[in-house]
Amino acid sequence: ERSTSSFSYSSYHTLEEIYSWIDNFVTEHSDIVSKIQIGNSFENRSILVLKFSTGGSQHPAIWIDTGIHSREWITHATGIWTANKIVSDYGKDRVLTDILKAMDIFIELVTNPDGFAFTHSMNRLWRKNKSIRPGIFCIGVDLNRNWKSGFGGNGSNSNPCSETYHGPSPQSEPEVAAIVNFITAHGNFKALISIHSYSQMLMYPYGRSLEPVSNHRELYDLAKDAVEALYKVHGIEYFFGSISTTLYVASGITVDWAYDSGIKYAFSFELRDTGRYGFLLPATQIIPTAQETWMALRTIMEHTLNHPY
Ligand code: PAY
Ligand code: ZN
Repeated sequence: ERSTSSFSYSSYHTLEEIYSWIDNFVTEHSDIVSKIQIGNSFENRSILVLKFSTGGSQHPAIWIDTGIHSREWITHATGIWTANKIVSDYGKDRVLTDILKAMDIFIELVTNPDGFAFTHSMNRLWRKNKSIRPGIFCIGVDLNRNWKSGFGGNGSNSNPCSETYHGPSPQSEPEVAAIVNFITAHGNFKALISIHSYSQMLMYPYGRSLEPVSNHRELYDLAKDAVEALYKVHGIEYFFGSISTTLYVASGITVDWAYDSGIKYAFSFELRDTGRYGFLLPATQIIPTAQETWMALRTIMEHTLNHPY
């Protein structure tokens, strides 16, 4: 395809289709969008990030990632719709326009490209990346257990055959190291939102322990506002709270690393549904899911804009 006008936002797409959409999208919106390659996957695929910016240098920034677990297809689709929503609403939606005048937004749409390719070619329910190591017979590390915050703790597994295998060492996986290096080098990220499915939850740190974070009350109130904004769109109910108290204890996860690195607005979403279709959410639900998620994202971004630190 040569332009985004023929792209269907209400369908699921392959990695090649998404990467070609990215190229067309940045060409068509080069005034505010650019593409950055932050690394290469274990199998040497490009790891790409979209940057939305109205200028300035090292504006305070917001990070959004989708698809760190490759089977969670609704997350990539929601990310793509969201990217298009940002360029469509900039200059029209007062809140988004104010956000983008002061802050940059970065979106990593395919955070686990090797796993994602594998969900199309071989195993639709593949979760981990595709790394292999000498003497280890199972494939893949859970990229949401490979971060250094709480690495190897409760709710992660040292068995390489486990779905929650944490890997041999913190950031051993290139897909995680690429993000850590990029966010650390940038040095001015104020919010990080990591998008998963399914369960309909909006959560914040910690995953690794039941201990409340220091701004727990603020994150609780903000999550409450965000899920209320989400509910108003299509009447979908979300639970919210810390990861460990709302879902389960999980160590070495993205948002705990973000929080411990000083990014105090750190959230993870679990998108639709609650298990009827689970990871196999019908494509007819892509646009409604993206529409409601947008209102929650916008609430978090607006709060971040209004509470500089
Ligand atoms: O959002 O980081 C989070 C919580 C931890 C997730 C994890 O286990 O990595 C939660 C699960 C996920 O999205 O991967 C929940 C889904 C339904 C699953 O695979 O169990
Ligand atoms: Zn997940």
